[in-house]
Amino acid sequence: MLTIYGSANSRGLRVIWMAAELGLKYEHKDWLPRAPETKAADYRALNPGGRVPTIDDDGFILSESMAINLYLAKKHKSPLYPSDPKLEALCWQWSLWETDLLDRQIVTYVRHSVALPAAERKPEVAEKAWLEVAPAFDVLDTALGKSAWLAGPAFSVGDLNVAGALYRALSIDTSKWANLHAWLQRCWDRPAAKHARALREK
Ligand SMILES: N[C@@H](CCC(=O)N[C@@H](CS)C(=O)NCC(=O)O)C(=O)O
Repeated sequence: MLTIYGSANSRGLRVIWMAAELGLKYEHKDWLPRAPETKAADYRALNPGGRVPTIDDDGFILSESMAINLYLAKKHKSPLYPSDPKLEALCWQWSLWETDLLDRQIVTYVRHSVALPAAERKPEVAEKAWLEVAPAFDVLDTALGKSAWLAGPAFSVGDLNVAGALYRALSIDTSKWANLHAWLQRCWDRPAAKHARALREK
């Protein structure tokens, strides 16, 4: 039995997307970040930082959304997990790259430029985040100019992890980065992505 802890309104979004790609049945603990349940001792035993997402896969406890998706795709022998070690490594590379250079930066930028009520936005915070987001978009756009997908000839967990983390970028104008823009649309047009997005936007 698989349990996913964490709302679609969190980094759980990308795990829910992966579960849908794989056709997995799961129990969903639909908890928002910092919800009271995340502070309870039984959850802290699974995830000492109290963050979401976490999975419990028949007693195997795993946190970190990128690792969860790599694990689930590999375990279920999905075509989303390349068997070629080089393409597999590219999935790791892009997942780690995104976590380092975009994951929090894009959230901060979008919150302080469009998502928060105007009175709560801090333009200086948005500007600082943008100084990291824009060069990372350049890198992604260049890579996607050479190949339609990040790790080989087809959509993979590498694409899912990066595009899933760029959910917030769907609400800003990315048309200047034509390759990135088209790829993001292609990824989010997938039925499993639409399913996860509908849970977030319900
Ligand atoms: N690198 C982690 C980040 C997890 C994370 O920061 N989750 C946020 C919600 S998206 C959270 O639970 N925040 C609560 C807190 O900071 O206390 C992952 O990708 O799973």
